[in-house]
Amino acid sequence: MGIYPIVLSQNRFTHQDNLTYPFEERGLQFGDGIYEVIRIYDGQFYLFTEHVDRLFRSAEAIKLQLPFSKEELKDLLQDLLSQNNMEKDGIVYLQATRGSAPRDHVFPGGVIANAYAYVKDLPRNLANLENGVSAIIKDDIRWKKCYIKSLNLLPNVLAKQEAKENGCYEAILHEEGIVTECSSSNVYLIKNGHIYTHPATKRILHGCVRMAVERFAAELQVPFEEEAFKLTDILDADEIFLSSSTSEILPVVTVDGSPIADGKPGEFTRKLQEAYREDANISERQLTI
Ligand code: DCS
Repeated sequence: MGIYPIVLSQNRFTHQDNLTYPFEERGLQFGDGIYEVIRIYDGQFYLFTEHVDRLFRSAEAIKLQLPFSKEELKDLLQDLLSQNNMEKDGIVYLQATRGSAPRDHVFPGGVIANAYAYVKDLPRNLANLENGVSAIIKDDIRWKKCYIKSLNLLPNVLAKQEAKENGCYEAILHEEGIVTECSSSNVYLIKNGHIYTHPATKRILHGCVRMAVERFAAELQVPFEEEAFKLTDILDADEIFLSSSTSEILPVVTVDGSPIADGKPGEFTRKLQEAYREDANISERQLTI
């Protein structure tokens, strides 16, 4: 599944083949940058403002001056879709780094951030949405500022790879038995009709879909408890699910090889999936998950 030809580079559009940066680049050498993955359904952004706002929060947290304002970026990203005639389900990947400069840990002076964005098709994974996925449990070895959507993803990459090698989709991360989130998604436990998830502290990424889940829970009158749960709660859970822009709301049906409840997606997760489809305006043709 290829990248659409026109990419956004700084505030201009160019063919992807023209996108070259020097190798002394702070994103490449230090992971000194931030990113977003924004979902697109039928050529329309979903949770657009939430993603753009989070990008600017991440930028502020690492003292990075972005080369555009929020409004300019929104216009540029909309243009990126129209220049590529993007009308399907997909994502935009957007990243910004502290620029190209001779390697030195200290911030370079007077260097403009490197920013680029591209568009890709990404069909909804209907099988996963319908059947649920499996997860493993891993130690959360990340730094203490996980609310920043930083390019430093090595612990996440290693955890995800280990999940894959164990035939699983995700790795549920914990700090001394307290569940934080997953390698690339937020995670939730449902018990007696209450949803539990780690509070939006610096220890987790404040997911845009997580914000939507909180809203859906309110609409469905399901209590949304920002209260961390423990590893020992997992096997006792009625339901476990995860959320992200690429995964949507996904039932987790086994953890470390043990089934959650009857090993099938649960009723509250189904209601939240339905709320998601409505909120994202997912077209009729895709309604059957
Ligand atoms: N937690 C982590 C560590 C993530 O990387 C992500 C998103 C989330 C939670 C969920 O955030 P959103 O609801 O805002 O998507 N990860 C993106 C990524 O790197 N690829 O796809 C989504």
